[in-house]
Amino acid sequence: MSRLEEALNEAQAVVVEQIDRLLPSTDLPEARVTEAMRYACLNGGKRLRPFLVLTTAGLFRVGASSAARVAAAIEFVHCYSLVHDDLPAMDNDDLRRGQPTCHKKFDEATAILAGDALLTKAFEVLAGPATHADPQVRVELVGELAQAAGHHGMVGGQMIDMLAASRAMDMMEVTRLQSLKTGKLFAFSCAAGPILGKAPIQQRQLLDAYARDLGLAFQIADDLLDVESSTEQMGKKTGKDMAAGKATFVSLLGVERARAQAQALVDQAIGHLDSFGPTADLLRDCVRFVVERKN
Ligand code: GRG
Repeated sequence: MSRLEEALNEAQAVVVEQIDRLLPSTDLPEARVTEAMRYACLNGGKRLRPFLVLTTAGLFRVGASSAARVAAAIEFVHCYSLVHDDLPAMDNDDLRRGQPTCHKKFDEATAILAGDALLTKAFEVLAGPATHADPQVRVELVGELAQAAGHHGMVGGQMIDMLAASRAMDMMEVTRLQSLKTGKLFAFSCAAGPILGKAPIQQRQLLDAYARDLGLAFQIADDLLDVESSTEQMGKKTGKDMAAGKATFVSLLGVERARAQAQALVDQAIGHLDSFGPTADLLRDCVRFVVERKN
């Protein structure tokens, strides 16, 4: 097993344990929404965002339980976005991570509520004193995640994406759409370590630049997988963007140039990490993995 696989497995274990602790099953009358939240978050996934939180936190010697709480918070937001994205009003998908989507397993109203509650839970966790002793650090985490997830962040990107089927978009527009829709959560994940560790601004900027390139490389790889992979391999329906006539990096650049662009972004992302030396090796491995992954 490679050191990255080991670290991803470790991130998986840490975040599952933390989610289980933060979202225990209950026998209260509202138990159904808790079960839907647990279903949405405890059903696999690569846990890339938690891995980035834990790894960037490791660069600044942040306490394990602080990092684990922030890792769970970002996964709550990511999982909420997947639950809502899969709803009939949005992408209308039946399959996620190889299993029935939340609204298929439960029902639409429950899935909407579970997504709402996951988003809200993330902020409850970040604001909790156990996340960091310094309230200013907690407020900064709350503010940064709110911006990353909100109307000029992931939600804004999703809005543009929903409008994309009805109009042509060029490279600049697609790049902005994807930077908002997927890039912002990656950027928060890489900012979490330096925020928790009160790192100097220069280091924070380098990790932000790394995260931007990583996010775009991830999205180009996702677009390539969407045209080159099967539904079984991905655990979700593929070929949807093409069928909907949406502009993607692959439709704009073609497969070969898209692949070359992803590789250029990998090299650029790794370049931002030079001053961190070998302590950032896992982040270097991660960006290579993101473009080589098969799901
Ligand atoms: C509904 C507000 C709202 C936002 C939805 C992220 C998103 C916006 C939609 C997901 C649809 C999609 C396929 C986005 C492209 C990239 C992406 C985020 C893929 C899923 O992330 P992975 O591969 O998933 O990290 P796992 O399952 O491994 O956690």
